[in-house]
This record gives sequence, C-alpha cells and structure tokens, in this order.
Amino acid sequence: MSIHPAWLPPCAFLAGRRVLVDSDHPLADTVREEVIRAGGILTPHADLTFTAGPAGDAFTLTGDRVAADGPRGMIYGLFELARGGAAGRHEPSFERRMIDHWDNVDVHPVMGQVERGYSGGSIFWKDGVLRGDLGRVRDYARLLAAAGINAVTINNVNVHAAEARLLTDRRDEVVTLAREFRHFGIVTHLSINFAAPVILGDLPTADPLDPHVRQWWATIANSLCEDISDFGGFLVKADSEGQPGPFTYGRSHAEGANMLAAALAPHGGVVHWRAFVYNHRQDWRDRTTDRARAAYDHFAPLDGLFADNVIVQVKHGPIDFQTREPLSPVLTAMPSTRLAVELQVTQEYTGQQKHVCYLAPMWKEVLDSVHGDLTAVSNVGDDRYWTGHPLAQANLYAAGRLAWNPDPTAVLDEWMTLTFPEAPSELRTVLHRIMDRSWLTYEKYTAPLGIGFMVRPGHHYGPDVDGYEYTPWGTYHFADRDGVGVDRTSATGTAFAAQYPHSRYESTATCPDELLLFFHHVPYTHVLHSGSTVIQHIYDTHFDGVTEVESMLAAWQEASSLVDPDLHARVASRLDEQLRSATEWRDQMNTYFYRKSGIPDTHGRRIH
Ligand code: GCV
Repeated sequence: MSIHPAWLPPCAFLAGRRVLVDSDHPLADTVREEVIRAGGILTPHADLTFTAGPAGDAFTLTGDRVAADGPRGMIYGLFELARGGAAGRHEPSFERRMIDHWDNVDVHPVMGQVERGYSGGSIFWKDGVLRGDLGRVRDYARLLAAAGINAVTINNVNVHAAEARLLTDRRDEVVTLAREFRHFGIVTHLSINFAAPVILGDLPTADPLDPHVRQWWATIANSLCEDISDFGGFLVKADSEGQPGPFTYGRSHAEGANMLAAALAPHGGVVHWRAFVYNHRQDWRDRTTDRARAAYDHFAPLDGLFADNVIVQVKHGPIDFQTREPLSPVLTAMPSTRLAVELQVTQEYTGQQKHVCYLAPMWKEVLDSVHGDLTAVSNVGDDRYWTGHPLAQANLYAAGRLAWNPDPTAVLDEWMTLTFPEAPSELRTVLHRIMDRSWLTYEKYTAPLGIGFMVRPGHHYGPDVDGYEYTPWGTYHFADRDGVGVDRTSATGTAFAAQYPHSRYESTATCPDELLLFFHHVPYTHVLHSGSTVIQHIYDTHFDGVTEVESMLAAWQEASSLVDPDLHARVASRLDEQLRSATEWRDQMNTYFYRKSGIPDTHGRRIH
C-alpha cells in the first residue's frame, strides 16, 4: 500500500529555476538534492541563491536570496519558499524544537509498539529490530524539517530492557537513525534508564554520587559522542510511574540530573530531565494530597541547583495533557533553570486520532506564556497516512511551526497548502470549518469546565465518569449530589492555587469559567460568568458538541470530490466514529449529572 506523501511533495516552485547553494556545509548538499529532485538547475548564474552564516536557525528571505544565519536556516528557507512564504526575517521563538517518540523497540505487552500511539507500529523498529528500509525515516526527517523541528528523541521515556541497550550493544541503531535525521539538520537524543549502570553495567548501584557510577556514565557519554559527533543528549523520566531515579538512593533530582550533565558536558550534550514526578499510588480517601501540586513541590525548591546543560522538561499543565488545564506553575517558578515545555501531539486524552482535534489553539495559549525549549510527543506511526487520522498530521506540523508562526489558523493554512497543493479553495473552506474550532468542540462533549480524567481507565478512550474516582492515580472530580470539582484554593482546599504568582484562581469571582472545576468545588446551581449554571452548562455543551460533530460530518461530505477517494473514506469513517463516541459522551455525562443532581435540563431535551 502506498504511503501518503503528507505535507511536503517535491518543491514544485523550483522546477526550471536556476539555483546557487553557496556553502560547503553538508546541509547545502541536502538543499542541492531538493533542487535536483524538483527539476531545478544548479548553476553559478542563478536567480535564487542560498547562503549561510556560522550558526542559528533564522533566515532572511528576499526575492532572489535565502540568507541563513546558519546551515540549517538554508533548509528552513527552502521550505518557507515551498509554502509561498513572505519576504523578510524568519526566526523561531524556541531555540530547540524537539519531537519525542514514545516508540518501543519490542512490542510492549500492555503499551504496544508505540506507547499511546494511534497510528500503527514504529517507523523505526519492527519485530524487535531496526527496519531495513529507512526510506520512510528519511521522508519523516524531511517532514519534520519542513515543520521547523531541529531535534528528536527516538525512544520512549519508559525505557525497558531492549531500549536500555540502545546505549551500549544496540548503539548502531542510534547511529543509523542519527544519520538519517542529520541529513535534514535534526539532532538525535536518547531516552535512558536511570538504573542503566545496574541493568547494563553490572554495578551494584546507580547512586548519582557514587564515583563508579559517575565514571560509568562518563565512559558511555564519551564513546557515544565519538560515534555520533552531534549527539544531542539524554531524556530522563526518573522516579515517575515506576521508572527508577535518584530517590532510591536518597539523592535529589538535581543531583541525579547533574551527574548525567557532567558526563555530557565535554561534548556539548544536554539532559532533558522531566518534571512529571508524582505519587501514582495515592489513597483516594486522602483529600490532602493533590497530584496537581507535585511537579512544583518537587522542582521549584531546586531552582538554581541544576547544571547549565540540564533542561527541566515540564508538561504544559499540572496534571497530564488533559483537554483543558491551566499552565503548569513550574513554568514560571524557576527563573534560574533552563526549562522545556512538553506538549502531547499524540491524542491520548483528546480523541486518539479517531476524533478531529486540532490542538494548535490550545498550544498557542501555552506557548505565548513560556520560553525555553519546546518538546512535543509524536503522533506518527507506520500507518499509510502517518497519523491514523489524516487530519491529525496538522497537529504534528503545528507543533513545530508554532515556534515560527504563532497563528494557529495561518499554520493550518500552510499545512493545507503543502498537503493539498492542487486542491481548490472549497477544500480549504471545508477543512477550516471542520478543524478551526475542533478542540473546543471536543472539550464540549467531553470535559466540562476544566474537569478531566472522566475517561475509561488504562487506554483512556471514551467516557467513564467514575473510572478514576476511586483509584490511586490522583485524578478525581468529587461529584456528589450537591456539586462537583476539586477545591484547590488556599482557604479551604489543597492550596495548589497558591503556586501561581497571582491570585486569579483562588476565587470563583476571578477564576475563568473554563477552569472553574479544576480549582473549585461548587454547587450545580453555581452561576458562571457566562450567566448559565454549572449543570445547565454541562447539558448545553454536551448537546452542542454532538451537533457540531454532525456539522463536521456534513461539511466533509461536501469535500467528496475534492480529495483522493481513499483519503476521503478514511476521514469519513473516523468522523462516523467521532459522532458515535460524542453521542456516547453526551448521553453518559448528561445522565450521570442529571442522576446526581436531580436538576432537569431547562430546555427539556432527552436525558436518559
Ligand atoms: C510514557 C501518561 C501516559 C503514559 C506516559 C506518561 C508520561 O501517564 O498515560 O503512557 O508514559 O504520561 O508522560 O511519562
């Protein structure tokens, strides 16, 4: 079965153009290959010239020139021209823009080949070994470069036995993948297991202050960076959801991270150390423990203690990639620490690539408020459309491009231009109708007013209002007959709201409606800023959400003659499932809250 070319066919604008690539950097050869492939002519007497300075990803476009700050900028300039980009200066607002893969080498018995992957198997590994044909990886590197991505982590943050060995006797696989990514200016990073010295090195301990452990990591880093001269560094999930970490040895996360940082420092590598640390064995009866507090409680006191080449990687919200969360307070609480914000492109909690959910509007709110690095968990697999749902490609594209262009609608337009270059403007209109507000539609029929985790436990697809209510995972809504929501105020709750530098979330008077139940436990009759009550809002949004999905389906019917029939059929079948699922959400949520509250819908619509 053929693979859909995704958002970047050959750069048609180059056909017949006379081009000079005036640089001897290896990336100049990549640009030359693109010119040849698109039917351009390489000649010193050019009407389009690429030049590059020593460093930096930015570039300036004029009518006949791409003047790049550094070699990578030539590639970005080329792809900017491919989407008809504007003359002028183009600069990313995040220096490192990284895609994290949660790919496993072996198929994991519970999580499968790609943890939270909804697009088939890994594009890197199959049947426990690196794929023989890496043509698709090279195409993928090209797609990522066209989205402005410059770094990738190739394996899951949950590092099992097989992936741990990528550091040592399976390193050749990393070397091979790094070569493919390097071709498009993308630097390769590796997720590592903090206990590797024990698992792989036969040491009795992984204590970060033990000299043998430190030496073990230094030796590994030396040889790794010899094999991969531009190796990016390590990504670490430590003391989290069963992964090993420094707590085992009574050491802090700064001590753990700094030990790895010392090993990588001579080679210019960095450590991405995740702040996703919380107690996943909490007692649901204990109302004083609040998972939302955990990252800040663990990390804010360590501000200033991390080495210069440690980057603390923080999920954008305080819980876990829910449809609506406030910005993680960690992102503004560590001024003396390098930070990276982590987004989830794979739609674990946002429809699992069965539902259309264009996430760029959510990410824009996040990215407008933070600085540092940008990292995003990949949604790609060996599916012929790359992302299961063909329209989910736009999320991967946006995860990179938002760092260059902060307008989600403009980025969506770019994706359409590159993906459907021949398509008439009607298709663009249809896609905007379906995608522009799809995150808000998804929110309407799933997660009201900032309450999350009403999903089926384990796989996280579909509604189960009480699925997590009496579990150890720390994700509760506390609905009873009188009200719903989590009291996170300082006055009467867990005081999570006090982790912010402002007091906006402390009072229902100033808390925005969309986060009300994240911060407050209120009666169903509480009146929102919108003028509606909480219970009526729940009913209205769930009815509206389904109606909006029906409109998406109707819009897509209009596109039947505008796109490839197979692609049309794939999207149509996913939209059918989205409508079925949205209806299930609506009926379970409305029925649940009607039975709890006993308050009828003011419009008398059918609640079961
Ligand atoms: C890779 C959530 C997901 C896990 C994921 C974890 C993480 O809990 O459900 O699959 O593990 O986040 O980000 O580490």
